[in-house]
Amino acid sequence: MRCCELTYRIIKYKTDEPHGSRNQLVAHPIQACCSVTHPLRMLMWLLIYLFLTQELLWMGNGFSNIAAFQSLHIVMLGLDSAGKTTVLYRLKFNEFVNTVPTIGFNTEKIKLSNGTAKGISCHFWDVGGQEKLRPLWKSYSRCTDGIIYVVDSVDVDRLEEAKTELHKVTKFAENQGTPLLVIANKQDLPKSLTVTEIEKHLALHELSPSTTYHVQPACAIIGEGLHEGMDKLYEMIVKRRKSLKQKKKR
Ligand SMILES: Nc1nc2c(ncn2[C@@H]2O[C@H](COP(=O)(O)OP(=O)(O)OP(=O)(O)O)[C@@H](O)[C@H]2O)c(=O)[nH]1
Ligand SMILES: [Mg+2]
Repeated sequence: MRCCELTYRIIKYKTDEPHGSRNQLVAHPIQACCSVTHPLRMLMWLLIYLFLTQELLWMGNGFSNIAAFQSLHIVMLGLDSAGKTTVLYRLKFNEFVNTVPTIGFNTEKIKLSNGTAKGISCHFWDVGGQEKLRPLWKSYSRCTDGIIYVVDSVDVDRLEEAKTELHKVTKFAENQGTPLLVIANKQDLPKSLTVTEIEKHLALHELSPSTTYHVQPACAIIGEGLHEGMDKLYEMIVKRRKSLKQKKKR
């Protein structure tokens, strides 16, 4: 039964009563609800309070600097077959989705559901990694909040190529200082390289000192490591925003 219907029934019951003075007090449903001490009104406020406190707790989870309603723009790059689209749909649907090579890009708005970044909305752009599509990377990565670079941890032969492409992207003027999350994907496969090895092959220490980065071992097929990686990226984005804000104040 809806609140106003219930209120109406109580009023009707009361107006059927022979006590005229009490009838006047609750003569109209809206009037009845406006009384602060009215039980229904109190119940309604209690429900609103519970709803809001839950929402605020959820929004304030972890780093409160970025409001939950604000969407972060994240671009996902990496060589073809590194696992970008698998990462995207694992984050979106929390299940494995069989992919085909991306011709162009995929885009999804995802509200993160785990860890310190829980509740944060992200607008992901997953751009195809085939050689002919890489010229697109520049425009998709321009002025984003964060860059995710997905690497196939067993494809050792192409790590040099992956390194060259990554360094190109981070050198674009618009990407200076954009936080970088490297996903060392396919950790489920035998002979997958470790985080330290990936870091070395990609020469991450040669990146500009303004580029903060984190290397996250992951398996996109089962989703292992993805939320930890997103937490790190979010942490770096918040830190960067804080320092940019402080610089502006000076
Ligand atoms: N074993 C294993 N396979 C994976 C993993 N992640 C992705 N794959 C597989 O790798 C292949 C390529 O994955 P995609 O997600 O399509 O790769 P992509 O980076 O989007 O490739 P492009 O769209 O061509 O740029 C698919 O067969 C995936 O199932 C993983 O963590 N482990
Ligand atoms: Mg793809």
